Amino acid sequence: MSLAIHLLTRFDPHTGTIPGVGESVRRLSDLRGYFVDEAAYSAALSQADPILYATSGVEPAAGAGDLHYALARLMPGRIGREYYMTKGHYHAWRPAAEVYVGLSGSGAMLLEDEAGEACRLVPLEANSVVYVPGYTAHRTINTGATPLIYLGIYPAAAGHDYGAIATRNFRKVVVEIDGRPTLLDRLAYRAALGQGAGAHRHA
Ligand code: S6P
Ligand code: ZN
Repeated sequence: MSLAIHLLTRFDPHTGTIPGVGESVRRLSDLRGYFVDEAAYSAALSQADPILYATSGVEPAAGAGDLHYALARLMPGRIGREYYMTKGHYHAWRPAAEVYVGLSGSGAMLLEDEAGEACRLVPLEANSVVYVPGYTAHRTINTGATPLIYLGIYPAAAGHDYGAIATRNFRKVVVEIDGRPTLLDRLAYRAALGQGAGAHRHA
């Protein structure tokens, strides 16, 4: 145990930034194949390649029992009816849980077990905490009109495994219907768009 490590971080809950800490950004082009509506994705990307989200990670120590955390800013918007979202991942160390603290904006977390049998959509907004159990794929979705700012706190040993989601994606999608976030089966939304039951494309 050492108190010589970085103990205090000040962040801006409105901009989702940590002064002095670099950001890792994900642009629309980084999420090729993640959104269902392929025509809407291509049309949007032909116009611009905006930043969809940015994370600022803080890793004070990496020993057994240590924690890492990341401040994230997920922008508002949609591709077709599907809201802007993160890629989503499992933790490489599957038992690792995570705590998400909502700071600003409004959205939700899509949680799914590895068998794809259990799926939950849990609100994420200011003054709320979402507990993500181990063995659970998690994705953040901005269903509001302003940036969604949140903090994720996880075991230093958690690691990120993007492979399974990049290959088969979540079973559910969150789309805007009649002005409201609505949870649909991915296959049903694909069929409604006339895209059939094709596999998730990962370019
Ligand atoms: C890390 C934590 C978050 C995500 C962030 C971006 O374990 O869950 O900081 O990294 O929400 O999402 P993603 O799926 O692109 O890493
Ligand atoms: Zn995570």
